[in-house]
Amino acid sequence: APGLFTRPPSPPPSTAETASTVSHDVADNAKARIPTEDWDGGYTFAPIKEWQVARAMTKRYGDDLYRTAVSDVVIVGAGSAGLTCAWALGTARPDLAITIIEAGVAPGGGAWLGGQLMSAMVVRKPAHAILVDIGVPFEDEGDFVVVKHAALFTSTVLSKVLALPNVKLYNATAVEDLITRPDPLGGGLRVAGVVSNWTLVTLAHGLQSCMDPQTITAPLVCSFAGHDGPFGAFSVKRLVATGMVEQLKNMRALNMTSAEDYIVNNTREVVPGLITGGMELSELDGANRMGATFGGMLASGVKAAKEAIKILDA
Ligand code: AHZ
Repeated sequence: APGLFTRPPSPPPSTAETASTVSHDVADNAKARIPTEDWDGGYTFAPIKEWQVARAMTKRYGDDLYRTAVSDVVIVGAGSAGLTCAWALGTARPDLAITIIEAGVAPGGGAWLGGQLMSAMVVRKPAHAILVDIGVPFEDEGDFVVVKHAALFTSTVLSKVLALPNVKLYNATAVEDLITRPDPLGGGLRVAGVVSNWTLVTLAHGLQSCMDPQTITAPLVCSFAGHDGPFGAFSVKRLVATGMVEQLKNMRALNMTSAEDYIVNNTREVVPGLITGGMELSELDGANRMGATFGGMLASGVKAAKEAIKILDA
């Protein structure tokens, strides 16, 4: 809604973009070849100092923290649903500053495998159209398609998301609380951002008396924290703890026939300022799980992106 969120003045340009920095884009990579340097014992690196390495990383991380402290959308969780949402939103709206927070070192959630020990990933139609758009190859089996390895999906969507200039991913970083404000449009509260910390700190709060977190302010948070588990269903659990939602209905048993349709059709703004999708939604709504079939996660990510655009443009 207009006036709901006023963006502070834009930060100065990133120091990573200084005149002395030469950027290499994908076009340069296309020209890549195995270099003709001396591979028989004469291979020598260009000189470097330890402080140059430290500063190359810290100045960019500092710039990123400064810039993303105010974001347009925060995505919680970089599993199959969260990454697909980031891709759909980031490509549709290059003007939006999107920040993804992923508790694990490795983004991807459960989508590095198709299920248990199995490599292949099953995606039911019509969600195969999302694979086509992202550029993930698959085999067509009629009503569903099969990606030869789930890691091919995750690495492809991840590489596309990370290449977007309007998206920043913080991994090894956990959302450990929500920011709330009185909702000017209604009587209750609205979500107005997230509270984040390095995951190792989040896991060790019991060992230190004060390890205060950081904040990211945003008019909209899209949460895809997965079903219950070590971190799972984080945002919806917090909605219950803060009184914004009465109780979780908890994920129901597996039903491949109905589960995916439900998740996609009900991906929505569950409280003002917070969209929930993917398997986190099953914990809130008491929806069935679907097991090892991923179309619902991909389509839930796209649906969340569409809802986000509607809300931000309202
Ligand atoms: O690390 C989590 C994972 O990568 C991350 N996450 C959870 N809590 C977080 C927090 N801060 C930051 N507090 C957090 N990150 O969220 C990601 C969730 O990914 P996922 O693959 O678990 O969930 P998804 O909903 O994207 O995909 C679910 C895939 C499933 S589960 C299932 C079944 O059980 O039947 N079927 C499918 C297809």
